[in-house]
Amino acid sequence: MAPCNTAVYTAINALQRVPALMLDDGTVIAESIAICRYFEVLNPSPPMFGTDAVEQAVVEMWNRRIEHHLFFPVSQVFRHLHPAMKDFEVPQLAAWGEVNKPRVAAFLPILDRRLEASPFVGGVDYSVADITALVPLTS
Ligand SMILES: N[C@@H](CCC(=O)N[C@@H](CS)C(=O)NCC(=O)O)C(=O)O
Repeated sequence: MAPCNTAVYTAINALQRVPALMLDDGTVIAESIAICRYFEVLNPSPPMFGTDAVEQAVVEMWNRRIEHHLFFPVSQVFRHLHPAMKDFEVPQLAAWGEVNKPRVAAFLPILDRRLEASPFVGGVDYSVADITALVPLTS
């Protein structure tokens, strides 16, 4: 994969992160969820963000919980403890990676209880919240 810190890519996404979607008119949409929302508007079926007010709020709630309490701490453990990430995470702080391990462990039982009560994280249907959870759980 080409590095994200080239001048060409930095002009596309100043934060030097993937993904970034460039539309035919030059509009750039970065941030995974923003890209997913763009496609949801264009292709609303099947819905990935819920349909009515309650479904949408519950999907959003779980998606954000997973981002903050699972995705972020898992990424910090990986980025600050794995030798392969030392050139990406400067400075790489092993202590910060360790701080995040119990945060992951604390959230997993909460997610377990949710999935005992609900077929999918966001509710009765598969949603973006399940996809957000799959990334840290299968990485
Ligand atoms: N909040 C962003 C996060 C994007 C992100 O962190 N992407 C990683 C790959 S999954 C990346 O570009 N890493 C390159 C780097 O850290 O230099 C999103 O959801 O799209």
